[in-house]
Amino acid sequence: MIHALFVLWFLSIISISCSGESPRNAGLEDTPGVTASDTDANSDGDTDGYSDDDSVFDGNSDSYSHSDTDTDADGDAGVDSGLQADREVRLVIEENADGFCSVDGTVDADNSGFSGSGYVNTDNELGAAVQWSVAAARDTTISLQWNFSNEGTSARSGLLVVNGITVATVDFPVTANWSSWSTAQQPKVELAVGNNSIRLQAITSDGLANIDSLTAIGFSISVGSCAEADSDTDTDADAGTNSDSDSGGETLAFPGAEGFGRYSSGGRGGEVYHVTNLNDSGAGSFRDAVSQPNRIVVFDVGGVIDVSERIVINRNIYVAGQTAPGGGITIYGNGIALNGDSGNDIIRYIRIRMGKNGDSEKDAVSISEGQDYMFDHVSISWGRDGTLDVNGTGIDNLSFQECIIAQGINNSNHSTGGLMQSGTWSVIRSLYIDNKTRNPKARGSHEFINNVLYNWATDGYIMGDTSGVSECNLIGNYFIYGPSSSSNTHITNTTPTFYLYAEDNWVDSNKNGVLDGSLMTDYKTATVMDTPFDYPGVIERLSAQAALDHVIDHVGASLVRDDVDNLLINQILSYGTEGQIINTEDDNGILGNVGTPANGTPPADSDGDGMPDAWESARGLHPGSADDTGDDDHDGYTNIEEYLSCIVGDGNISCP
Ligand SMILES: [Ca+2]
Ligand SMILES: [Ca+2]
Ligand SMILES: [Ca+2]
Ligand SMILES: [Ca+2]
Repeated sequence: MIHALFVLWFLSIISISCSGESPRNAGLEDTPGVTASDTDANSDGDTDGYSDDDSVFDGNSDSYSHSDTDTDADGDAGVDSGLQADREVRLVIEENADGFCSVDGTVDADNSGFSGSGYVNTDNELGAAVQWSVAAARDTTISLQWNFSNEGTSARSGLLVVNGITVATVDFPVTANWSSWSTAQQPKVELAVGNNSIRLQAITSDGLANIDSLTAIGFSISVGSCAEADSDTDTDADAGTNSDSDSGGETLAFPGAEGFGRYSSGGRGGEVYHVTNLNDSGAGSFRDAVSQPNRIVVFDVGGVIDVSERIVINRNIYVAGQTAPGGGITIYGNGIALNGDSGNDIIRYIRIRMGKNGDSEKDAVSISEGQDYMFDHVSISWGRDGTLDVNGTGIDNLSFQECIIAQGINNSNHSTGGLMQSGTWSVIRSLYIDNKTRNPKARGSHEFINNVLYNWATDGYIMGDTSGVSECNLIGNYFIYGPSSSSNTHITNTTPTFYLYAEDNWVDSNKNGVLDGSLMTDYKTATVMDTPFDYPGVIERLSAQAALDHVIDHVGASLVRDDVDNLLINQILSYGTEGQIINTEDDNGILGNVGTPANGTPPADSDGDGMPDAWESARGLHPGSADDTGDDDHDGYTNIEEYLSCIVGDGNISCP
């Protein structure tokens, strides 16, 4: 409707511009040569009384160019494509019809109420997808609708991936039964000239809802060609233009993303938000940056952000802490919450330090709702309840890689790493240190690979502590007792319903200042399995010894480590003689408790698209115009993601 109003406005402009002498001019179809009384009074070479003479030779005398002659007979004088371009079209694409490309599953017809020949029924697995193609005659914005049914027990939602870029999560809530159809929609989807691949892929292991049809509503669109939509050169015929080192064909959060949360797409394709100050709130603050969805958050300043209230990170956000100049970003004073407003977030290279002034009975990082979270190189400390707690309903697909979960403060007698007990989750190459208990308290379907536990007190890894079923791959971890650690506590609270595949885990319990651990063989009352659970795993599995070395060198916001992380790493290197459960962060004796990370100076970014001028020039992009959402090498990662990856060497990408 906005478009239609625009056309009316445009017509009125034409009318005003061309008229003035005669009511005859009021219409658009101003055919030359009209009445006998017309004597070329205006000396323009014709007798139509108009002040122009069709100087642009477009068959009318309105002085506008050919573009407004309505050659496509679509009823307006707008931007004519030569096609039936500017009338709103509703394309309904049924299964197995033109524009329908593929389904990971079957076309069924055994539940009634569908249109066309049936509906698509995806396999019940994460990433199961349906793909269509819509052609556009010009760059345009359309809306999409899906007719669906879902008699499952919970929503079977999907990521909407357009031309390889994840643009939204589309919810397919439960319907009354499989014959009860409902409509889901995505109001604003940008298409490019040519064929556009439209892909829905399941974000839970239940697959998608049954999809009866896709309806595309917009201007200048038609059914597309599937062959051309899949223009990539990979072998898995996926929707994107990526090179698919991953098995599923989806684009990873970033090259090297692993675990259940590896397909989080964060703010991909969204707007770039520059954090320009260290204020607690207001324009340019971190709080403001993460308050709206679909953003890639870059930092033009480093240092400490003192926060009073907790900060909620909205959905489809990429917090790119690696862009911060100087000493990087520390958020200090209260915690971060991921809740019902959150989901599909990527958080990298920042420090979240809650501390004694944070809300009592709250966590440094709490995840209470949402799916698809990727934490990478995040240093988390000083929770008053949990330090990192994952506990709630509907949570799924989380990864924590190269993170530090440290020093839950004990002023409420509650120093904990935290609860990890909702959804499928992976903790990889990370460090739990100086938490009295819950390192973590682990439940459900999860993998814990190549991590280090150091200086817990009463409980290291809590294996379930419940009669509920947990299924865990525990591989290549090192458990090192510190001065606070009670004997025989590296794993506790095991139960027979904690089903455990364990391999190459080592424990050094003698606190003697030397790394001289031994292979763990006793898993107490957990039920030990012969084969691992079918979880994502890691690309390169390290030995426990190599994992320890890796953690020491890389864990946390390690682009520039702060005084707190340096203190913690040095405790590990004491191999049993240093470390403490702190009452508050004051106990560390660090200046200002968080040290003084430098503010630094950001590189010049003239067009504000998040990519520095020098990097853009070197890569052949445009330092003077925003091209962050493009994908110049067609690998599924937008240009700004390429820059974000090169800063930290994701997938061995280096900055040109
Ligand atoms: Ca030792
Ligand atoms: Ca730029
Ligand atoms: Ca640019
Ligand atoms: Ca790219």
